[in-house]
Amino acid sequence: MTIKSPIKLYDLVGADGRRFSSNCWRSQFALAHKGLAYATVPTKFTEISAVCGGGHKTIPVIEDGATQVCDSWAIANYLEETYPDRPSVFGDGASGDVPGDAPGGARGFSLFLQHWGMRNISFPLLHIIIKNIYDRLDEADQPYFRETREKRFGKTLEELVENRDETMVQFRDNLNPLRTVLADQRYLSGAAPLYPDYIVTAALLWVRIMSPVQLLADDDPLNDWFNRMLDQFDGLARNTPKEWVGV
Ligand SMILES: N[C@@H](CCC(=O)N[C@@H](CS)C(=O)NCC(=O)O)C(=O)O
Repeated sequence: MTIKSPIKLYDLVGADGRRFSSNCWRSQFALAHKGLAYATVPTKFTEISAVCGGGHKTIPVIEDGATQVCDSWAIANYLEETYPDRPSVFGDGASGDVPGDAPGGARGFSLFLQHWGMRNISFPLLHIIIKNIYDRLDEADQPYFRETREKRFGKTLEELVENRDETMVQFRDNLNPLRTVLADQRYLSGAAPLYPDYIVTAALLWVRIMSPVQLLADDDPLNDWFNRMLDQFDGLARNTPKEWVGV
């Protein structure tokens, strides 16, 4: 019998080993949800072009035996299709009979939430923490990050975060639909977490690991849900080194 090697997940890394990419966290949650053995490969921005022999512009990338899959959405779909006997990250066709499997059918909703989240969560957050991210990158990546982001946005990193107090107010307001849903159910996906919960958690982790800002007010009802998400999979997201958090 051949023993399959764990799936490799190329995972973005900053200074001090910080695993901060929300895109990569989504894939890590998908792997954990499916209960698949995986190993992360810490990868700097300036190392991405060499991942898996080259040809990929972004990470996450997974390597499952001879198969490479790039893009977090493609990875979630690949895992669903390749490992249908494992709990479904979308709840598609899930019976609830497999531990961790929640009936739901959240594939379409996940795609909506990913796009909604880009506009309403990630974009404002970038205008709050982009300079914090730069400061917490490995020195080898800092010139690349500054140059590519300043070119992309047509502003310096410092200019991008000039209005961050106002952006924070807007960002917190954008989360109101999530608060409304969570007033009635424990997770965005219902009684148990599915990919929609991982999408939002991954974005909040990006900030938790790369910025000292307090994202949610102390009395924000989202804190209870976020804490439950940090506890998933034996505290996968909570158990990151404590030096990464809030500094
Ligand atoms: N749509 C892609 C986006 C991936 C992405 O943008 N990854 C970033 C890291 S978080 C990246 O690799 N950026 C490369 C670069 O900026 O050079 C996904 O969901 O996987």
